Amino acid sequence: MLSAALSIGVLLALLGSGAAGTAPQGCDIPPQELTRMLQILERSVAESEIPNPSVLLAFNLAGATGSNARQHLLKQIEEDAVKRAEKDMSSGQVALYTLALLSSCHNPQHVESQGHSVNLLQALEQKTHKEVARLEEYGVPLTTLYSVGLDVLALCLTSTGDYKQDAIVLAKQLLNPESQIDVDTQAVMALALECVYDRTQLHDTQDLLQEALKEVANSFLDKQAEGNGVIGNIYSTSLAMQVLETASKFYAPREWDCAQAFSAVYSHQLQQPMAVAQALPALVHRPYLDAASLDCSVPATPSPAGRCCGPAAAPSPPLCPPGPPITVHYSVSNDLKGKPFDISTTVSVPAGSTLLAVLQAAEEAEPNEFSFKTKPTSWGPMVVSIHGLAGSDADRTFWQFFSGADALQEGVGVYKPQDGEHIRAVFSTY
Ligand code: B12
Repeated sequence: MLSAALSIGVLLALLGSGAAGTAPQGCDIPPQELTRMLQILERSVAESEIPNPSVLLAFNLAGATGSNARQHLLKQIEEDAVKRAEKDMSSGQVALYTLALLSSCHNPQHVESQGHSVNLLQALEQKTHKEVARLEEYGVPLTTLYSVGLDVLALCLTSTGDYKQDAIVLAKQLLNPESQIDVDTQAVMALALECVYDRTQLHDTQDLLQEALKEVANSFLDKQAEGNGVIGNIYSTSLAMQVLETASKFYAPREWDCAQAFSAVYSHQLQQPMAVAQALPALVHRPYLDAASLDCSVPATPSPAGRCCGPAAAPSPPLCPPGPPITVHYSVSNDLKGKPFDISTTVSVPAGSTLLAVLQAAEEAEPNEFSFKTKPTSWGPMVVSIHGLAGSDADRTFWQFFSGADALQEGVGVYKPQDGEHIRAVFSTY
């Protein structure tokens, strides 16, 4: 087996122009941090309930194409695409599967598994058409603007459908002073616009896209300065960095202090596989825009994670003894739908427990009041219903979590409340 150091050398050489060597000082990921992040992705393949296309995309963009985990994931992604893309996937999911397969040098127009096949581009075109029609008519898409950003990016990279028209709709959303769009979503929308900008000759379209890109890129630079390297929050920073890495002509003559943003992200030591998968492309200077232009003739690179074992051999996390008990106040309220309610309780859980354990303890003590349901997602368990009241895509409602007055920046599977903390779940709209 190649040593980790040697394989990192191979990897960085393959990354070529975008990676180490050409980036300004402080704007490269330290090799040991790259190894740590790739190990998290490898482990996630074995542990995850659902195949994650963002992880496959990250492996490919980072040039780590040789691990068994990545091969296994590619197979799972193809199987899942054939089974679910047409009927059970949102447009954004089809877009992510398309980007993952493109970056794996597989044709998304003909995905085959177990004797069946699917044309992902056709499915994506149809789903995007519905999203954009809804967006134009009601000012909101069927799912999320983030998803429509991914849709237009994937359509543009494959020159499919009405992506130029769709980009105009997205640019107008970005320029609308009334639309409050989060950094993650602005970043993905901007990447789509960058792709279209390079593929259109129409001056009016170019001017509009340029105006939107200028506005987004400059607002990211302002946010980074205010946030000491963080743009939005730590999870959105690396998506914004993909834009700043590729859109310098839209913010010139201003300059980007990339070292400040890089250091903010890797000093945070991201742990969640999805957070790592979204961060890695910017850290290796391979943005989502490169998903369709990776060199498919390059042989698979051994993973610098330095492991040669498949997903089945992933180590299980060490068992920690439970901490001393802490007390957490938990309340649940709704005044949006049906009969209003506002109920509270206090539960005791071992220190270091996640918020999910708090919800479980509350449910166990008072099942009639605090019953809840979750669904597995790429970010872990998402709470979809509490006290019999479910969030809905059609009404654009969801259960939002707060600590006191502050909205949580992590989900229930990750966030760990402190002793005496007051967690609130509030039925909200988005
Ligand atoms: C749109 C969005 C939402 C929408 C999703 C609506 C919908 N029907 O699609 C709503 C408003 C419901 C939402 C809620 C929350 N979100 Co949100 N969301 C996003 C955003 C901007 C885009 C997601 C998306 O469309 N992906 C594209 C589709 C194709 O992929 P997907 O896998 O199918 O997407 C699903 C999941 O992303 C899931 N989801 C969305 N947010 C979250 C958050 C958590 C913790 C989980 C488990 C799942 C989840 O909903 C999507 C649709 O089913 C991401 C940004 C990002 N960087 O990923 C943040 C993001 C994922 N959300 C985040 C957070 C913190 C939350 C909340 C916990 C906020 C809160 N204080 O309550 C809640 C979840 C609470 C709960 N009930 O469990 C963080 C997660 C960070 C982390 N480390 O865990 C992100 C990264 C934003 C950020 N930069 O902080 N979110």
